[in-house]
Amino acid sequence: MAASQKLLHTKDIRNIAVVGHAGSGKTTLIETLLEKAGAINSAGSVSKGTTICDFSDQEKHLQHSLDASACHLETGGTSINLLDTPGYPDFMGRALSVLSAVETAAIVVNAQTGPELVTQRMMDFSSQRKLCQLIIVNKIDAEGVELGKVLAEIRETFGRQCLPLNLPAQQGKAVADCFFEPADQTPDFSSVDAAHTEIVDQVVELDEELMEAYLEQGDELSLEQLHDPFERALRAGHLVPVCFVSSETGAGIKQLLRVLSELMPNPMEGNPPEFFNDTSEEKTVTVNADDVDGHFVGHVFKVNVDPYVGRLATFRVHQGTVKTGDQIFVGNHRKAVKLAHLYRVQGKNLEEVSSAVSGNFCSVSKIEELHFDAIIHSSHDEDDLHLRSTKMPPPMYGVALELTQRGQEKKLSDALHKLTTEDPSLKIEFHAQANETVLRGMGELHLRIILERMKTEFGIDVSTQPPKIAYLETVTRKSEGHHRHKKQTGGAGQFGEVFLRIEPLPRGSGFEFSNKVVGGTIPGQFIPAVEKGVRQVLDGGAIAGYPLQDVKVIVYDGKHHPVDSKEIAFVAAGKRAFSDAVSKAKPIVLEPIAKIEVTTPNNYVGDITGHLSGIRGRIAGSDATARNRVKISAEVPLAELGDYQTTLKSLTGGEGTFTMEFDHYEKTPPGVQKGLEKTFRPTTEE
Ligand SMILES: Nc1nc2c(ncn2[C@@H]2O[C@H](COP(=O)(O)OP(=O)(O)OP(=O)(O)O)[C@@H](O)[C@H]2O)c(=O)[nH]1
Ligand SMILES: [Mg+2]
Repeated sequence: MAASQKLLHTKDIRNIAVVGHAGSGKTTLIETLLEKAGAINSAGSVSKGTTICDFSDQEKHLQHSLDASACHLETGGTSINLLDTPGYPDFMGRALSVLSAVETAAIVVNAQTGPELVTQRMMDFSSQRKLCQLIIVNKIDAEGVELGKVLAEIRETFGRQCLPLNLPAQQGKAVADCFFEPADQTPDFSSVDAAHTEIVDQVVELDEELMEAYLEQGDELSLEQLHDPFERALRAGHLVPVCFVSSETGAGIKQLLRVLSELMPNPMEGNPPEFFNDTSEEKTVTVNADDVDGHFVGHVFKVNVDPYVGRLATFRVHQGTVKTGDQIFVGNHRKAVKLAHLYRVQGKNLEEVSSAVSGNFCSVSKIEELHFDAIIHSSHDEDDLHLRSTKMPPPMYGVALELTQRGQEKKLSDALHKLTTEDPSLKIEFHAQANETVLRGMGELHLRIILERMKTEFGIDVSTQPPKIAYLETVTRKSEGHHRHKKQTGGAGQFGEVFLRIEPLPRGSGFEFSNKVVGGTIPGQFIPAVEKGVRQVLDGGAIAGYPLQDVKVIVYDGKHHPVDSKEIAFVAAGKRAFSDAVSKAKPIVLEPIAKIEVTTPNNYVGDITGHLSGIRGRIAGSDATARNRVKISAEVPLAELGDYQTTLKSLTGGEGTFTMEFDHYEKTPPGVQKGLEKTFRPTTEE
């Protein structure tokens, strides 16, 4: 409890996000780390549903982590915060959203498979955020693993700066330390000396003075001498340590604890996260982790909404110290909220604490104002501060929801609202044209989990219509458009005329509107009306009913009438003139293309690639992985992958697995576009 809490110093904190592909053993690894550090008495297991981090019923049932969860341990005088994250690509948003809270990403690689899709993604995302990286090769005890090959593959994929701090020995039953106290044993491959020298060489490369000392002293640099240059090498991405472990047998775990505590950066040593001001996104604002007495600044990186327990928000303190009873502000809200209780979480357990110092994590309950990504602070000086967020892959997979019981509309919208505050990769869209609510997520499993929660936690039953694909429309060449809107109803008339040009913009640039009208042929006050009309077409689509984008609109001429020109007339003229231009600009429909990786026993490869080609897929390659299995990579239109789970099951008798994620947009073939256009009814009301 609060009274017995030791005061923690920022320099003694380590924040580690444990990330990596599903099944690589992240949750099990954390369990073993907690046990070896004495934070729990005995390690639980994923299969029995007894781990600290997979505590929800759904996680226990599926035996996969579905949300990030936090826990902590104390070792060697440091306090280590660990964030377990889901490895299933459907839940990647939950993993990405916690990266802003840590200095180190520990990327777990399954020794049985080597680097996989999510391994690659997490290496990319953690580099983008300039996090220090640590690669952990887990399951070195498993049968048939070829650890030398796995290391070679890691270095080939991620670079030669990935260097082992230990090496497997006794056929994966143990590890030989190559760094702290170089072991006097023969590893299964390579040599302890060679590995040691490689690490030290890499570290001193960034430090001329030390390099000189090293050349003079030979191999005898002390850990103290190496500490600072080691941090610098980590921060610069000049060194990515690799550790071999088995979470099952405990091999390498004690040493990994030492690596986390002695080598990984404390909150002052990592690359600071980028904050910026509302007014200038370009200019970063410095927030100091070492300023424990300054203004308090925190960032909410995780929110959970439980219908019984209420809202639990977890934040990282980026500057200053927060104490029980403090009054804080949320973003630019003017009204302060009181932090009546502060907690530190250990999986699902809340432990009350009296304060949290810069660099640490902290949770608060039942404060409705706290949403994901909120900045909380103690001073109005910080009221337009933001933390640069990690770019998330867009949620592409959607289902239309239909209530099975009448009268639950309000309940449904409340539940959806709550679920979306928790999950940054869940989106709700309301399609006015079809009068339907579409729930969009990362994949079939993601949405299934959400619908299940809606039923069990919120008591709402919905039926779903087939997946809606997030098509887009765009134009492919320049054109001109014109419309004269003239209406005489009774006494008052409506008049507005618009001439405009449109130009395609590069993919992903969105929409630009420019006013080049000279001589007031369209009076300035009606220009926003023209833009409003154009935007109506952008939202509702021009050829197939999907959002139109990557287009620049230049309004350059028009006509008005001193009495009959009204806003509504220019909205209508803008809309029609734009539709006119689009129809002459070779409009096309773009479709999302997914990257898919299928892992299967050898003998089904032909069937799988044949089927993928049949659904417009392009095979990118296939690699042999462990135990007669092959990993096939392909790019396939998302629209064709609606029921791939079932297809793969029947093709491989249930032995194949796959992961997929959104990759990019591409032009649909003419046949597909025709089909989409057929069902489109443009709105005609004005
Ligand atoms: N042989 C062996 N099995 C392991 C080891 N670590 C984990 N496993 C097993 O691998 C399976 C997956 O482990 P998890 O800890 O759930 O993997 P995860 O990375 O958390 O998976 P997600 O939560 O889906 O991302 C479980 O059956 C574990 O018992 C290990 O070191 N050796
Ligand atoms: Mg897990």
